[in-house]
Amino acid sequence: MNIENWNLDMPVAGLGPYDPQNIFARILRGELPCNRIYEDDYALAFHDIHPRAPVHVLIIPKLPYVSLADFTAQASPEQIGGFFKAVGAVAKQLNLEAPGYRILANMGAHGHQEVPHFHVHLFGGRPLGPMLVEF
Ligand code: DGP
Repeated sequence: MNIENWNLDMPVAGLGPYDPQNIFARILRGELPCNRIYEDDYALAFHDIHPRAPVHVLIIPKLPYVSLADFTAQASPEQIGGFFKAVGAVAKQLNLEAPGYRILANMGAHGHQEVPHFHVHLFGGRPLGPMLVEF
């Protein structure tokens, strides 16, 4: 399935139907620019527009999934494996393996997900502190 014939009728777990006009869909279609740092068959990675760390990159699957629930339920093992290999490849490309880094994926309202296309944030470039600011 390529970007021109996404199946948007697929059932979605968690967050409702996929919105093909969301900002990351528009980036994938080339309608909006991004500061791209990595791309393969499964994933696209680019710098976050509002960085929260010296390195703040977003990695997104190239197919239309709203959330991790949607992605893991609907995507093929090849797509899922390819995507997470891409996350690792991006960290390696950015020389973050030795100093370390953090990945994070926000899901739904409690997760404060703003863009309804599944994505992983990758943070690094300084000690990142504890996992959550407060509890
Ligand atoms: P989340 O809350 O997990 O859905 O985070 C969405 C992130 O996407 C947020 O950190 C800001 C970023 N973002 C929003 N719009 C754009 C955009 O047009 N370009 C880029 N590069 N990042 C964006």
